[in-house]
Amino acid sequence: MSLQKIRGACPHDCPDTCGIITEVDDGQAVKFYADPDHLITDGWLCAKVRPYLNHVYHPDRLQYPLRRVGAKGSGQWERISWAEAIAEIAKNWQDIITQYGGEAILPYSYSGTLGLVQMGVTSARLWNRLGASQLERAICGAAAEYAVQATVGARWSPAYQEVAQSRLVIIWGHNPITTAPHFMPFLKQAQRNGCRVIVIDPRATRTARGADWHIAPKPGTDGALALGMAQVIVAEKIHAEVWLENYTVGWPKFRDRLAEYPPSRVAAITGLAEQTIIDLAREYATTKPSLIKFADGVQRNRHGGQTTRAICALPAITGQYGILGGGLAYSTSGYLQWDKYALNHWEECPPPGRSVNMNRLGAALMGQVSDPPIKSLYVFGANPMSASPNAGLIAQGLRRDDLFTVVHELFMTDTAQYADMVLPATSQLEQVDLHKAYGHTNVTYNQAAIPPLGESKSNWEVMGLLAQAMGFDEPWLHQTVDEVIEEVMSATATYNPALQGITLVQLKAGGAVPLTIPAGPPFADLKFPTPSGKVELYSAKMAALGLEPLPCWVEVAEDYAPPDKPQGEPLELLTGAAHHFVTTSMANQADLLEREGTPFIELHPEDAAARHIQHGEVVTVENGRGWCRLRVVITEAVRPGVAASPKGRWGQHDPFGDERHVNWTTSDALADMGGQSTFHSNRVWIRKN
Ligand SMILES: Nc1nc2c(c(=O)[nH]1)N[C@H]1C(S)=C(S)[C@@H](COP(=O)(O)OP(=O)(O)OC[C@H]3O[C@@H](n4cnc5c(=O)[nH]c(N)nc54)[C@H](O)[C@@H]3O)O[C@H]1N2
Ligand SMILES: Nc1nc2c(c(=O)[nH]1)N[C@H]1C(S)=C(S)[C@@H](COP(=O)(O)OP(=O)(O)OC[C@H]3O[C@@H](n4cnc5c(=O)[nH]c(N)nc54)[C@H](O)[C@@H]3O)O[C@H]1N2
Ligand code: SF4
Ligand SMILES: [Mo]
Repeated sequence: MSLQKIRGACPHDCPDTCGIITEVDDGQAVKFYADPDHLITDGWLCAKVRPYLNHVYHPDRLQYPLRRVGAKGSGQWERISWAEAIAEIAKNWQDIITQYGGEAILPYSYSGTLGLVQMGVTSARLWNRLGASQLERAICGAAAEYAVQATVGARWSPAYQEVAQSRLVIIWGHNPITTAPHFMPFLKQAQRNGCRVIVIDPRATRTARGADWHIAPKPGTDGALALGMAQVIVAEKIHAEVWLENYTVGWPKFRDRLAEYPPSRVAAITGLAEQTIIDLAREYATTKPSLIKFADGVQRNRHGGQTTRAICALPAITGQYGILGGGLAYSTSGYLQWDKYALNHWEECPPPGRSVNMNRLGAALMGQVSDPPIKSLYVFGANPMSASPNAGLIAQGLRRDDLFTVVHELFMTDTAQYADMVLPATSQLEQVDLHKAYGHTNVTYNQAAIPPLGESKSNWEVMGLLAQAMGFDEPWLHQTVDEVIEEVMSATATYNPALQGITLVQLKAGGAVPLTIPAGPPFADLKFPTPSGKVELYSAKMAALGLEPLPCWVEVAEDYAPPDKPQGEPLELLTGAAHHFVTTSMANQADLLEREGTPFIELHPEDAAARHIQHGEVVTVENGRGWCRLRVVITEAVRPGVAASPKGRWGQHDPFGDERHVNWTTSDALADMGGQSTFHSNRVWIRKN
């Protein structure tokens, strides 16, 4: 048989949503590479996805359904058929619904894939029909999403290419070399043309090392830094007074608020020199166009929402919104929001069940959510035992004998290990889907390249089987993937011109299809889709919800010491993205694990010396929530008082034999907005072993 070239989309949680090509010979994928015609992908893939065939053909891929036979977590399984598996799940659910109601069932899914059907629709329809608990999907960027929406009205961002027009780019708590790699060639080109790049990050990341200026504030203090910059800009009268009067709401009140943030106070909060704050403010206000680019790391803390509000105010203070090469780059996801009705089929379902915040999974399983208690958990496209905060509490919850847990996965993850039943899932090369992007404005169809491995099935296929077993025969639970895509696209196209002229036939021909969006920078007409039509420095909507309506920075007490506290001050532990994994995805691949090395924690030389810790030593990192062991890397890459250890590790690979990772220490407290996770508000103590 001749070689076939199948085009698709990278499904992983990354703004670039690359175009991919798989060469298939007789049902076997033999070559995998980047789509050379994709404007953003530009013929290359990141270090994580380049060796994707090692992921797809990993010897540990689950091949058939498994039922637990030993105690929970004991690793004893028996093979069962799909028919048995589905019947058993349906039987359990029917019993649970009779006794406790549908809300006793909780689906848990997030970012294993970002596809419209295999994640969006499969996270909604069946569960709504069941009357299951709703999952509040707030683990990633909920606070920023809320704050951006409240301030400028929509998540619109300039195209990566537009950075060519910028004279200054501030990359704020964001590490695109690792997390949005295809932005980098555009940034580098701009830099070669004289654009200055400033990175604000407590850690000297790969991105910071390539910047013209790296500023390292204390974690969680960026809101104060942004307000301090605004204070200086206004005090020195280099702000855009007329712009503010015309295009914002609440300018006089905000101006008064700024008086609370003189450089002296902001220096004390952020740990930066007063002069740094003043210089940064001057440079930002006097270089035009200037772009502020951020993602979600900067808001994954207790101050996440107000931090984002304060950062969003800066382009208004300087009149930079709507200008080519200026403004704010956060996410492009607002250009295309899938029609909620078509996605959910709400009107044909029981009223939505109560909402459970995914960041509180452990607490919810351990009884904080009651009446009814959660009696069944169905996990797919997520690995909460490794990726979600306060892992110790999640482990306790998952060990509950009266909890019926099903995990649909490609691998026997830390979460799957605790399941009562494990179902094998297809990889992206074995399934059909449609992908929009959050870093650019193209839509890409993913053709299945190879047949499913073993007996694996896609999320949508399993939803259909479960619906059938539950006796739900609504056609919208039994469509083909293409029918789902057609339905959601055409419903969305009735009011969103972004999909104008885009057909499924065209998408299926392969490659990235650009959305129809107005040319030029976002907000070029200076009309903001907020309630007032202006940039809302003061948000009446937030005031009505009892939220502080003006950007602010408020101290939050964080310490949660272990019972017998080790010597020394706590350190602020940051656990941002690992270069070679996407959260915990791909973190079981030998080639990538080797490149990432032994799980480590970075400590500043002063902090190491104060604790008599040597480079390479294995220490216990702990707080009142839990602990894990990590190998110390002594480096000036972190500022004193800050430690860093990338996210993504699986407990079952823990080289120190504890079956733990950093999320045993991270906090399940929620941020100031959106029910946001607070992974980066995490004080830890270091104990010598
Ligand atoms: N290689 C790789 N790529 C990924 C991912 C991955 O795991 N690996 N994850 C994907 C996902 S899920 C997401 S949401 C995006 C996230 O994309 P990013 O937001 O770029 O990634 P993070 O590493 O989470 O955070 C960025 C930086 O924020 C810094 N930071 C933490 N707290 C603060 C703070 O208080 N102030 C400031 N100024 N900086 C702070 C961290 O040191 C880190 O370097 O990346 C996506 N891309
Ligand atoms: N310490 C710390 N932890 C963090 C963060 C942090 O900054 N610090 N960041 C958080 C962020 S931003 C995010 S977005 C979350 C992400 O957390 P999760 O959404 O849990 O993402 P992953 O850990 O990548 O797990 C995804 C799982 O889905 C599986 N999968 C992939 N494709 C499919 C499919 O088609 N079907 C099925 N059934 N399964 C599939 C993969 O094998 C993988 O095990 O992690 C959070 N965790
Ligand atoms: S993870 Fe991101 S950069 Fe890597 S291939 Fe996928 S979309 Fe592209
Ligand atoms: Mo994320």
